[in-house]
Amino acid sequence: MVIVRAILGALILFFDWVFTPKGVKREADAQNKVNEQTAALALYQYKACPFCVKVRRSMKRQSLDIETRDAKRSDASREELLQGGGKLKVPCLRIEDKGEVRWMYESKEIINYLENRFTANAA
Ligand SMILES: N[C@@H](CCC(=O)N[C@@H](CS)C(=O)NCC(=O)O)C(=O)O
Repeated sequence: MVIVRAILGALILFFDWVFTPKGVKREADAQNKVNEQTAALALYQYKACPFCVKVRRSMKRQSLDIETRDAKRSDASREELLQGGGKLKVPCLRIEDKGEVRWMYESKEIINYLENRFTANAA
């Protein structure tokens, strides 16, 4: 089972690398504004998790520079996710807004949130 999972993970990463989506191009000012907003976001994820790959590809398509935190390899990130979000499940988007922190689970919900918030800002 471990070997099957490792092979599947490698395949997922390979195809993600081969078919990396192109990022949207914004005017410099617009991209700077988006970068200011994405600085308050962090994605807790595993490298080869298919749901995380889906979210990362969406970020790439929208040229969103969101910090990714590996909840498998980093004990500190795993602990932050457990303490803050309440469960060890990825992907999870940490959203900081005016001092308040929200933890959003579910890849579909995260992708919808990012599209609704940032697609309109694309040039
Ligand atoms: N429906 C969820 C599924 C997420 C999911 O199953 N994530 C797995 C990793 S691929 C997970 O976090 N499992 C718990 C664990 O590995 O501890 C989504 O679309 O985000």
